[in-house]
Amino acid sequence: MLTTLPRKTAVAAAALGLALTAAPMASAAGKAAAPAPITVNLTVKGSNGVVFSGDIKTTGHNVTTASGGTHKCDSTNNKANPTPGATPTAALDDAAKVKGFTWDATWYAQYDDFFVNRIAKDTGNDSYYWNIAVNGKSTEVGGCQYQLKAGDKVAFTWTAL
Ligand code: B12
Repeated sequence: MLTTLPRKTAVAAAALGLALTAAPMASAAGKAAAPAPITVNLTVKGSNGVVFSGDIKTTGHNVTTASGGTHKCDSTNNKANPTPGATPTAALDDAAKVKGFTWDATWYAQYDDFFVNRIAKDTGNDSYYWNIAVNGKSTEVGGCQYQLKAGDKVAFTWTAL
């Protein structure tokens, strides 16, 4: 007992030393790489016509709205995708910054996603909402869960209910 304890301690110390040495490498290697920016085509069409139309370079990132606060928006929301990437709502946010229009969205924890209430001057109501479509198809998940590919055509359209 007296002879095995120091050996065990030495082995434990050596293992700890290894773990401590390896830890920074592991965390550096294990850190999720930021998703590479891609270019998508974005159209935002409101009640009064086109708010934005054109290519936008974008990637998944945190998004902040007045009504919803700050949350990630990189397609891993709600575990929709295993790895982060560009999303419709992050692209909208990027376009808003480039073009200088504003938008707002409410955060829903149950979907781990934003519900886009307002873009420019159009706020959703009992008759209209902001629809999100990719390549002409309405998405079946919210705008932070859908992962975009380069060249996708993203549309936020003021749509009658
Ligand atoms: C009604 C409804 C809507 C209405 C909501 C407003 C209204 N006038 O009631 C409208 C038509 C506007 C709508 C829009 C969308 N919806 Co919807 N909607 C529903 C539905 C059928 C019922 C929700 C409800 O009333 N629940 C009962 C109330 C008491 O609970 P609640 O939590 O308060 O409900 C609110 C939220 O659900 C929120 N909401 C509605 N849709 C969505 C979508 C997202 C992503 C978020 C974050 C919140 C949200 O609005 C509800 C009313 O205030 C559900 C399906 C279902 N059976 O749950 C889909 C559902 C929630 N919607 C869905 C989707 C995908 C969308 C859209 C993204 C579709 C699109 N591609 O445009 C858009 C949102 C786009 C945006 N602007 O961000 C998905 C969400 C799935 C997901 N994992 O993200 C669901 C589950 C349908 C599905 N595909 O199975 N929706």
